[in-house]
Amino acid sequence: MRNWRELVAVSLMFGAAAVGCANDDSPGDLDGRERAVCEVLTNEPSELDDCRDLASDEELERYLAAHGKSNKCGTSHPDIAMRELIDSELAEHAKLERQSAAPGGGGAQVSGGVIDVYFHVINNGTGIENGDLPAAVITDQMNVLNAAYAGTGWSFALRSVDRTTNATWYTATPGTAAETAMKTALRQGGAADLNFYTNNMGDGLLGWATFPSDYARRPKQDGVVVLFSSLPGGSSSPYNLGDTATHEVGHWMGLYHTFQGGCKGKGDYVSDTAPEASPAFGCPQGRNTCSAPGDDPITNFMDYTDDSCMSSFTAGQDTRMDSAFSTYRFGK
Ligand SMILES: [Ca+2]
Ligand SMILES: [Ca+2]
Ligand SMILES: [Ca+2]
Ligand SMILES: [Zn+2]
Repeated sequence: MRNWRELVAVSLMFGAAAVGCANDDSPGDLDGRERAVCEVLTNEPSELDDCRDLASDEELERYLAAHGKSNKCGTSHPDIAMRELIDSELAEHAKLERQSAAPGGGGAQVSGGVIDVYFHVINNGTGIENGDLPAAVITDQMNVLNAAYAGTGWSFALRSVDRTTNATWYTATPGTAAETAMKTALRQGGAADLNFYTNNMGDGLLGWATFPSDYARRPKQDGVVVLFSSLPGGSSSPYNLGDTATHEVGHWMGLYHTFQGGCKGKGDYVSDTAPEASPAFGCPQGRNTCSAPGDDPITNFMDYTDDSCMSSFTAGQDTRMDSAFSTYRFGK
């Protein structure tokens, strides 16, 4: 992996061009940037061998629209260049840790711990029909989250619950002024603390999250936002067993979708999740969309299947979460 700096240079060049176009953030520009980055990558035979990157956010939206599906998850994913940069930063952190006996030390590598959770209920008035979740639902959600992460070494402890009535924040979607205002007003704790917001976001979305690698640049935006009716017992069947939160916290811990990148290249940067060409919906047993060994990981929390279908993280995902938390959150 010699050329991540080159990738970043290309990325910045195209990013700067887009800024120069003053708000002209058209899909065409983003496509050009992705393509240019990919073409640099494909100079390395061992790197990506296909410039199609399904799980760029734009490609994913196009795929879903073409197949009559709405997007479940509004998480803004890093493009190929950023994914490669993050990969190199994780490796560098692990290397520093191994050398930490040397003068100057290195970063600690942690494999689990208790994460404090600050829970922010955004409602449009009183009653669950206005998103004002009863305490029992929040307790149920914490239990679902802790059960899902039980094998990873990570657990979640509810530290506080606050409730805000705000019609604008109630329907906030990713990347809006309402999101920024809500998080700026309510976020608590530091890089290692989970801020969990619930609202009624709309756009067909169930939730969105920020990545650990985003924290340093935009600390106030850090956290997950989850559709209130996806919490256990909510009205968003078949997505009402609380695993939207599991999925969004997976992003917050550093995981990508299992279908990231499609069949080729590094996919989700986790070696023990079989590559998958596209998101799976429902619970399609035996789905196998890539020729690489293994059926699609449809029971994985980072796919798009029904809550009743998703039940697992892999050892490789656990390792990636540990690594990302160590690099970007622990002690930061
Ligand atoms: Ca772990
Ligand atoms: Ca994989
Ligand atoms: Ca396969
Ligand atoms: Zn997602």
